[in-house]
Amino acid sequence: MTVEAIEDIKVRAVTQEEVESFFEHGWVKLPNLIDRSAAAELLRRAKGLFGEDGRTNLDPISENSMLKVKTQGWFRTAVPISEMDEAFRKLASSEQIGRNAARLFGRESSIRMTLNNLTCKLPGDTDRGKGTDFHQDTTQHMAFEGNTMNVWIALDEVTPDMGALEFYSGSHKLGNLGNLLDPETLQSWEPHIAKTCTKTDPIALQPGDATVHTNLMIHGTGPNLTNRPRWSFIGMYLPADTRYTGADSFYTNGLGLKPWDVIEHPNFPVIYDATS
Ligand SMILES: O=C(O)CCC(=O)C(=O)O
Ligand SMILES: [Fe+2]
Repeated sequence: MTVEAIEDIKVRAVTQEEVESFFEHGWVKLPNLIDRSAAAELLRRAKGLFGEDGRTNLDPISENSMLKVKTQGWFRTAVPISEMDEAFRKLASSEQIGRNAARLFGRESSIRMTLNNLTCKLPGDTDRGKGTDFHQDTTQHMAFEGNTMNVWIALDEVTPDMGALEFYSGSHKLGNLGNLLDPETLQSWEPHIAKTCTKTDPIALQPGDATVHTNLMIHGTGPNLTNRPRWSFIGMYLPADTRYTGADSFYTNGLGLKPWDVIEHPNFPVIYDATS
């Protein structure tokens, strides 16, 4: 793909049916969100950073996780990938992703891009290929007052046995359940979750397919049982009028934001302007 073609990482619009399914279940699969050739180009660039097998220049796991949650065994990550690679920047800041996010949030608001990362779940015999513990994306996002949503795009095929995402459909209606990464907390919620939610099978994806989930959706994975790395882009989006709460967070600490001001900052650019 040439430099001009990178201008063209086309993202398709979500359909009304997809929006309704998202409201109902709290997550939705978006087949072919980007086309296969764009996914192939992004995969080529991802392998340029992490190596064909995902293991080039792999740092040891540090004790001091940036997110203060136990995510480090889940996958290898480069964040923000938008600052490391032009094609990923174009994808992460795609106006159409912003327009889709506004429709999925259910309000015609402007949208900001925030966290965006390249992730690679290595084979499960490594320390970066374990199952992703079931969680909501709330604890690590308390710096933001409003809801957030993650767009998870497969750069290569993700088969169910590779640690594909699984969702508890309907769990977004349960509200914030606290620190589900604490096994005792998760366990104590289990009867209520079992009564009110339906767990999906691992969601298989072709390159360019995506899932979107809200911050309240309970999701996780099994380990990567294959010998192939699982490659994905994850972007987090929120309404542009979201305020900063002042909570300690790796995304916002040191940026000079004031509690209860809108999170106006170059790290969180508006990618979709609902007024224009
Ligand atoms: O990719 C994974 O295994 C987990 C991703 C995740 O937790 C998220 O996108 O919120
Ligand atoms: Fe998550």
